Amino acid sequence: MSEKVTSAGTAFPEGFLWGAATAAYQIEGGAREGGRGPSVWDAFCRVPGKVYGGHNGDVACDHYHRWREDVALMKSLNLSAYRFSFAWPRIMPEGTGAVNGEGVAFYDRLIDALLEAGIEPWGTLFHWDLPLSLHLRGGWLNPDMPNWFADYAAQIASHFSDRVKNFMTVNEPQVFIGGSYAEGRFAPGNVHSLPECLVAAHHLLLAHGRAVQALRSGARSKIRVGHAAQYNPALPASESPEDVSAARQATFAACPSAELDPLKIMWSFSLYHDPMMLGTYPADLLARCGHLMPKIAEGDMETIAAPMDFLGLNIYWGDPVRASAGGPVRVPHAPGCPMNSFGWPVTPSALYWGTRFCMERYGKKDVYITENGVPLCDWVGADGAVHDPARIDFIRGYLGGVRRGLSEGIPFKGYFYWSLMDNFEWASGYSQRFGLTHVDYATGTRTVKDSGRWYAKLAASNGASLDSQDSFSD
Ligand code: GCO
Repeated sequence: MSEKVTSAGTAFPEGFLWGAATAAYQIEGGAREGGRGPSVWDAFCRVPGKVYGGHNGDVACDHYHRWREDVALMKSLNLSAYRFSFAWPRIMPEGTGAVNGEGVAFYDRLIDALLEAGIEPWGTLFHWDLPLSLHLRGGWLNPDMPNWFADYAAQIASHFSDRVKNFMTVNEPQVFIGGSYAEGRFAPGNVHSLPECLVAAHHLLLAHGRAVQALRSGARSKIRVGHAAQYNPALPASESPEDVSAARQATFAACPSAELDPLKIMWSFSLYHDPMMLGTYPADLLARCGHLMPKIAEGDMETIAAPMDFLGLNIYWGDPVRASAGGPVRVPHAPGCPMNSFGWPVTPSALYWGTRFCMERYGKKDVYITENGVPLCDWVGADGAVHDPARIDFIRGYLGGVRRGLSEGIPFKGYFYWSLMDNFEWASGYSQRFGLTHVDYATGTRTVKDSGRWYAKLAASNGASLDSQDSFSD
């Protein structure tokens, strides 16, 4: 499989956004400050054995206190946009009802500082830190969740939509339904049956649609609304039409195996995207799981398919697939293929194939890579620097996939590197370092890595320096 995606020379469009992304629970800390209520992750981190090393987000990167320094860091990286998430329990500590003025004030200060620095704030409403009180009332299994989420979205619109123009409703439904409700690997951590997971997914999709409506009706300026999808596309083992077709089919399969495996089904891409983008659940899901699906009320699918203004894709890697007489077949990654510290394969063509397949299925829409990044075994060396050439090569390769897509007319409009800084990596605690900036968790000290300095030049040149081999390790 050809992984070296070049399309050298293809220019990035004028106004292409060069960003970085984070999430509230992963960087803020201040877990019991400023009126913030507890989230499911605060509780989950205290369950022995659930999180690597017993780590938690009580302090994290201390962004709650260091936000001004972090905006200056973003400016030094020449970011044109910054994707962060609002902590629902900081805005509404009980998830419904009272709004916490100190929480609103924190995001007001952050947004004002971003605008002052010439950085577009992109806000995710929900990045997994569900208010604990809502979980205790049933969480995503409770049919009231769409109403609660819509009320929260209305508060976000009311307080911030005069300055924030781009919102994502939820981050990666597959993970907080699949990873949390089907696997129990993420907070709140209880394993549910396939029918229960399908109920939770339907409530989540309704919540997404209601939030799109609430953001638009409460908007105080012209805003755009989307969401951020977790997406591991299948990659064609060759560029033969047969293998490309097999990869496309595998990418959108909602029931990829003979048995009804809850994990595979709840982690599938089309289970969530077909309703959002097409207003219907995928045909293979309805055919195989129709008898397990929740009752779909009149109007539900129209609510879920509330039009979005852009496609946000979180893509880290893809898995090779070839055609066969019996249908798509997974092809193992080559032995010794490049891998990161998580053991994820490095597959630069994923940004091309994944986005192309989406455009072919759902139609052309402005697309942003809302997350792409690589965890490596970084540390600050004796020279006080963090030399991470593999991260530079990773970004260069994946942006090669974006350039190939651009050369073929895919409307890429921006790239948010995950992440601005090393942070709390959920059940893996602080064991994985994704950042363009190293964080010393004992002192809070930020050290821009070589990749961060390289990215700053890339952003300043609107991608023109992508192919240069300038050294950043001096
Ligand atoms: C995700 C989340 C991020 C992760 C990052 C690395 O995609 O899982 O959006 O919060 O930290 O992707 O796993």
